[in-house]
Amino acid sequence: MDASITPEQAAEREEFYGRLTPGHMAPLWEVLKDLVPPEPKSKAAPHCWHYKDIRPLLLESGALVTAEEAERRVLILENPALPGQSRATGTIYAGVQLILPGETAPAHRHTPSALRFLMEGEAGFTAVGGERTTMRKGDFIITPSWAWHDHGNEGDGPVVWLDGLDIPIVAFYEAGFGEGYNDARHSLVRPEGDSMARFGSDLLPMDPVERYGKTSPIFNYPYERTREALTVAAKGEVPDPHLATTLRYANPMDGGWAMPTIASWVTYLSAGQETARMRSTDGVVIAVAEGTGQLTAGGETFSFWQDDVLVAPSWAWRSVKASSECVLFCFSDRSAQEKLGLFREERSAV
Ligand code: GTQ
Repeated sequence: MDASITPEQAAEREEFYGRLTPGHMAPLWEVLKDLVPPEPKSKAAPHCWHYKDIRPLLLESGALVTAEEAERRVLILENPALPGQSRATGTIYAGVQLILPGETAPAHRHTPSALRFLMEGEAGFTAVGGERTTMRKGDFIITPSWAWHDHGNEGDGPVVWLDGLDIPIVAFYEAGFGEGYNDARHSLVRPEGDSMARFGSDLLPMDPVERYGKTSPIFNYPYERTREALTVAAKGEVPDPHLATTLRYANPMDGGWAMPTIASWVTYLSAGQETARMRSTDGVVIAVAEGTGQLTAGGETFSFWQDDVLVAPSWAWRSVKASSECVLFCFSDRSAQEKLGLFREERSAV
């Protein structure tokens, strides 16, 4: 509002506002600029969680509480600017989950969708909607909305992964449901590999099926295949100045994003490669699958190593510089924003 008003006018307005309050009304003109900003101004801060800092604390939590008792033994990655809100970005929850040998994270289901990105351990498994999959380093695994799921570890070392969930989005819509199963593990109805065979082999079932609703029926995108695709793709192109070599995880049923609310993709950079600045309306979580380098986001620069987790907030300029060959696993709410017609991005001139 116009700051050139007299003290008398200001007092008159304050008196008027005071009479609006009891009737649960308020003057728009005092808050319009915040409600309808000229451009996004994220409340989230850019940040990097180093795996070397996360790991010892996560293992310590393993001695403090069992996976059974905790239900999910997870250290939440809280954005430093959003303490206590269980958010890594404005709209995405992230956490690091530990399963020790022989443990079970008991079966439950919920309307928030989850993704897992495997950091450590070769003998962890997750069961989703009646099918089990072994989880290996770099695998991208999906737990669709409302699918029963439990996790276990049949090896002799810790299994650790990054969880990404759309919890803040579901909470925004006040649409969250969740429930426990009547047993620690839910019933398996298909052999391991069934989803990959039917949906992930450039083949699809002849009759229409809807295995996981709006979510991809492939629920484990193995790193071995992803890495091979990136290696070959990187050889066959001049890398894009902003995207380097980036491939997105797709739902084979429609070619769209693998999950309805969370977009996920992988970026490959060769040693020394640097991307030009870009920004987008989705706050991005970046997990370092391989390599070392630096992320600059919102004017801050973070050095990263393998298994670190970084955040670039909405509409903050970001760029990456690879010190060694890098693979970055990224996710955001972009798939939801695109459906709502909200997504925008801007790329610097090159
Ligand atoms: O594995 O089901 O990090 O329900 C947070 C909530 C993981 C899970 C989280 C969850 C899960």
